[in-house]
Amino acid sequence: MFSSSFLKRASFLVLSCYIAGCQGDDTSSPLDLLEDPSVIEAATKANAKLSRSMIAWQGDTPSFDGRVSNKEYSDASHFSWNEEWIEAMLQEIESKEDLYFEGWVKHVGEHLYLAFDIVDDILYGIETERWLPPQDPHAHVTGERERGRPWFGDMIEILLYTRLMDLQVPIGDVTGDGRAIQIIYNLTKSFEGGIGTPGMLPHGPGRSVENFENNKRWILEDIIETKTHRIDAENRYQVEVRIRLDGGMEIGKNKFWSPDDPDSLIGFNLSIGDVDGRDKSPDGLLYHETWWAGKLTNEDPETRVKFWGLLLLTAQQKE
Ligand SMILES: [Ca+2]
Ligand SMILES: [Ca+2]
Repeated sequence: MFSSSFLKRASFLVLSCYIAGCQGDDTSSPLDLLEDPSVIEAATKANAKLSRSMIAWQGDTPSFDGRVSNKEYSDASHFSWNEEWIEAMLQEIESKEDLYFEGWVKHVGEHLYLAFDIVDDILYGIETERWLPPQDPHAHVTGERERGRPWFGDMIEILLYTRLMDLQVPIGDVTGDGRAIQIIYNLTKSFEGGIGTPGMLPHGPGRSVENFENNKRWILEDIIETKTHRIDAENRYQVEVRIRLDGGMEIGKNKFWSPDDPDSLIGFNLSIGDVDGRDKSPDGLLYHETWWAGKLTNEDPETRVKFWGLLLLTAQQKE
C-alpha cells in the first residue's frame, strides 16, 4: 500500500527517535516525512497541499463534554483562523466578533479528537428566527439526502481522505469511507436529535448516496460523536468531535490506523460556516464558509476535485 521508501523513512524516524530520543532535538519532526520524494509525489497526485499540514500527536484523553480548555489540549496541535483560510462565500469576515475560532487536534490511541472554540456574534436559530433561504424551504429536513441542507446554520464541515497515500488519486466525489468522507456538524440540528439539538448530519444532495449512507453509519455506530458547550453571554460556542480510529481511520482497504502502525499521512480539510441574519445572506447561502485547505478547484467543474491538507497520525507525543 505504501511505497517501500515511504515505509523505510517512517520506520527510520521512529527508530532514530527510539535510539537517540527526540527530546531536545529541534531539527527532527514527524513532518519531515513531507520532504520524502515519494510523499511529495503521492500528495501532488491526490491534490494535497504540502503547505497545509498538522500533526495529530498522541495525547491524554480529554473530558468529552464540549468544554474546551487550553490545559486539556496543551498536548494537541493548535490552529486558528487567519488570512490563509480560504473564504468560499462572497462576504469577507468582518471582524473577530463576526467570526473567529481556535481549534485543536490530537488522538488518544482509541479516538481522534477535534476541538473548536468559536466566536460568532449571532447564533443562527438561537439569536435569530429560524429563517429559511427562499430557494431551500425544506433546508431543515434532517435525515433526507435530497431535501435537507445540513450545512445551513452555524456549522463545521469535516473532510477526511484517509486512504490518500494508499490510492494517490484526486477525489471528485466522496464515498464516505477511506476514499474520502464529508460530514457536517450543525449547532442547531442533528440527525439523531432533530431540530434544536446540535450534532452531526450526513452531507446533503451535493454528495453521493454512498457518502450519505456511510455518514449515517458513522453517526449511528458512534464512529463520530460530538459534544457542544454554548457560552451565550460571550457569543461563543465550543465543540468537541471524536472519531474512532478503528472504524474511522481507514488507511488501506479495511485497514485502520492504530498507534502500533508507522506514522501515516491522511488527507484532511475543515470548514467553519456562519449564518447570521437574513440580511447578511442576500443569496440565501451561508454568510461565511472558510476552509483550512481550500475548496473545490475552479479549473475542474466536471469532477469537482477537492483540495486537501495533510494530517499526520503519529504515536509520538508533543513535547
Ligand atoms: Ca457571525
Ligand atoms: Ca452565526
